[in-house]
Amino acid sequence: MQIFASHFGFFEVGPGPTLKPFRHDPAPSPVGLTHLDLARDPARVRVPMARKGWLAGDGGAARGDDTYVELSLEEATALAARELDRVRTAHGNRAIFGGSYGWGSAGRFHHPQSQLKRFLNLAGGFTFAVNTYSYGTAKVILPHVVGAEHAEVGALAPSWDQIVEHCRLIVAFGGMRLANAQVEAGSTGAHRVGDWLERFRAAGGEIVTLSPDARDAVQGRHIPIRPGSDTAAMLAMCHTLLEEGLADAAFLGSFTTGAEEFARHLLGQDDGTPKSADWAAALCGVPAEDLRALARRLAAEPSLLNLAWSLQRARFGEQPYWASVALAAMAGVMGRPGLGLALGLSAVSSVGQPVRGLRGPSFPMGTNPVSDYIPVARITDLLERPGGTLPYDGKMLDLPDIRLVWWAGGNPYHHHQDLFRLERAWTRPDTVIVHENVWTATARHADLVFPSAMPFERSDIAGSSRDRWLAYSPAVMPPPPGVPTDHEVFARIAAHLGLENAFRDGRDEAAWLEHLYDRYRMAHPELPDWDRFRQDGYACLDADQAAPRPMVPFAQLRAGHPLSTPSGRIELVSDRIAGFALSDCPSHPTWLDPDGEEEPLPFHLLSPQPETRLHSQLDPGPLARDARAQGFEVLRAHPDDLSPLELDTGDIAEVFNARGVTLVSVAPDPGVRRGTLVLPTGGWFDPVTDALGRRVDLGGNPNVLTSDAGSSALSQGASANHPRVGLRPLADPTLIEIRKARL
Ligand SMILES: Nc1nc2c(c(=O)[nH]1)N[C@H]1C(S)=C(S)[C@@H](COP(=O)(O)OP(=O)(O)OC[C@H]3O[C@@H](n4cnc5c(=O)[nH]c(N)nc54)[C@H](O)[C@@H]3O)O[C@H]1N2
Ligand SMILES: Nc1nc2c(c(=O)[nH]1)N[C@H]1C(S)=C(S)[C@@H](COP(=O)(O)OP(=O)(O)OC[C@H]3O[C@@H](n4cnc5c(=O)[nH]c(N)nc54)[C@H](O)[C@@H]3O)O[C@H]1N2
Ligand SMILES: [Mo]
Repeated sequence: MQIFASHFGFFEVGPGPTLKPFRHDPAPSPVGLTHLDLARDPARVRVPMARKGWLAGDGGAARGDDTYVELSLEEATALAARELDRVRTAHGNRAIFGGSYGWGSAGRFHHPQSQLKRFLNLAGGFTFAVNTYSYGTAKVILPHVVGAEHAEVGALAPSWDQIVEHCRLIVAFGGMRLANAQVEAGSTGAHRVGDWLERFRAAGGEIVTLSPDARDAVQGRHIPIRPGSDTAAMLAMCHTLLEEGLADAAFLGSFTTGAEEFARHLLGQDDGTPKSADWAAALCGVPAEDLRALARRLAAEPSLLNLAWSLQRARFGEQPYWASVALAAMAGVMGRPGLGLALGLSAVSSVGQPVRGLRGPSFPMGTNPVSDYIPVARITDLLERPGGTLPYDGKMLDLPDIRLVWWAGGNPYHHHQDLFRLERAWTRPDTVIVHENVWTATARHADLVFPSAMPFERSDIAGSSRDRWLAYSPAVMPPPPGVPTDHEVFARIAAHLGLENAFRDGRDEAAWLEHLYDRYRMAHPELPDWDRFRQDGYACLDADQAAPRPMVPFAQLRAGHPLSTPSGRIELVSDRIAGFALSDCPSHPTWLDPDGEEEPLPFHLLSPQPETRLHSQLDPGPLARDARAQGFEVLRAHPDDLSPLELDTGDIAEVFNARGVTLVSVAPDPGVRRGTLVLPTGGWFDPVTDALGRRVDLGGNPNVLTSDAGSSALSQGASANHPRVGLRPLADPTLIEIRKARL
């Protein structure tokens, strides 16, 4: 069987070539099925290109607004090598930023970041980035309060088999949208979240969703909640448990620390404000009686809290996660099979799947001689403030003077917040090098652009360490003439620096794949041999094993094994965090109003993951194209918020705040909470100067409007969610024609 593996899962390759659902996948992704459409993408990068102004030594001012000249691969690789050598000689390797975040290919070998990092490590190293945009805030707070062993993606979630068997109530903050579970970093052979949800319902389970958007409620009751106010709702539920004598005193006494101090805070004995349901009702827009009733149900019924990752991708994003730990502990559900707390069930496919994950290799990247790093979402701070410092997780990081930015497999002009600010900071480095399949906004802000073969134009092995499926994903078609793989480009640049042999390590691409597969077989001797694997197209650990592998987080704690936190217990009060003395992350879960720092504009903007794309990828595909209206990204809002603005279905409008303006087509949706606007991420940043002299993004990219403040000085995560914005009819109708002409 011939398989193509992508972040949307495995697909079978038929004649044409075409993609068909993988026969073992119960819910194949409709987006993934359109992957091969990218082969015809008019935005394809076909040859190496250099920016004219850069060649003339303009210092970066015209980045994002310049023309390009074609180079041969030989010329371009020589230029890249010469520039790297100049920068490392004049400024040291820490002047190179190679953090290069992003969701490049699902393959283990052609993983663009790994290729870049192997190359840069051989060339003396680079300033790197830690954590993710997905989960960066959680990753930093969780080790302090529940232990590093519970800080990995999915490590807190009980497995679905246990949930179906034991749990009867899931309270889902941010819901459990199935569209997100189409995706798994590194791919999967079977999308099973929908099936587990169905089994949960059939077993008599109920889901109550608290979210600003009714679309997040996959089943059961939907309670609209004000964006960013979940911490207040959770503190109020804790308050109800305490006040009504429903808190699990035995669990709190044996397995948590700080319960008494936290209780004093709930009762308002420290700050004069009891965190009662009445207090929270005003902040959350949720009736106090609903909050009380939910708290009582949590204590009385076998229940589970699930939080979407979006909640922590926000200013003060530590707080809802920490508050949910406190709430689950007080409700007495932690460490019980199928109950307790889950973070991101349905955020991606793997969370909660009761399977043995693949222990396998990543492409060997070597070691980085440079020790400087940033938390990944602090890229603009890094470029803006050379020589400055940044507080992070109790440390003070130095920000190097970056002269060379090098990106492969990511799109910061999709993913980063406050894009016009990024654009200004982006003029500072001497040189920006980008490897891309397509002319993304990031490629259009680069000095040297290398083409790269698409994932279906080269052979690879794909599999996620959180999953049990491994695919051999051979090239479905050849790349356009002259378009190399990332590996080949880095090998050629390495050749100009005398590093080619070290980079290639004596293997061609086919030999690398066999080498990586050998390492999977060392970890899992039951896997078939290389020839058999390639013939079958896939392998699956425990394929015939009916019984799943149950996961019961915190069962070990209940059995007397301490956590890796300083106290060995769940920390409702953290002396370590208190010791950092941070005003934006105090010593226990605390309500901090994220609106306090925003402009007083009428709406909260949500920017959830797009159903029809992977971030900015597959944007030219039929699903994303059909989701647009007249070529504009669609923003959903409550009809009662639109009518006073005289906006109706299909009208083009400006979403704005002091950070910028982006254009959208509006769609009334009574399921969106009043005061909330919903604009999915992934619209391609497409800035122009309008008749009024303003920089306007025609692409509907919400990151023109999002806040680039760190989630807090503790985690410095991305705070993309719920900035305050205004909405108004389009001021300059000529922009509609300009947009159409550019598509
Ligand atoms: N407002 C807002 N912003 C957000 C979020 C949000 O919720 N709201 N979510 C954040 C999150 S969680 C994430 S993970 C990020 C995602 O941000 P990114 O991962 O940067 O977004 P992608 O669009 O997936 O970008 C991947 C890029 O890699 C390129 N690519 C793919 N394969 C290859 C390859 O083999 N070689 C090379 N050279 N290039 C390749 C693609 O063409 C694409 O441009 O966005 C973040 N930004
Ligand atoms: N189809 C598709 N699936 C994807 C991706 C994709 O690009 N496309 N990206 C993948 C990636 S990289 C990641 S990290 C995960 C992210 O997974 P998540 O972060 O869990 O997903 P989001 O879609 O950002 O947010 C989920 C929901 O949270 C709600 N929400 C937002 N703010 C708040 C709030 O303050 N309170 C409450 N109660 N609800 C709120 C929104 O209505 C939104 O629909 O998704 C993955 N899945
Ligand atoms: Mo993500």
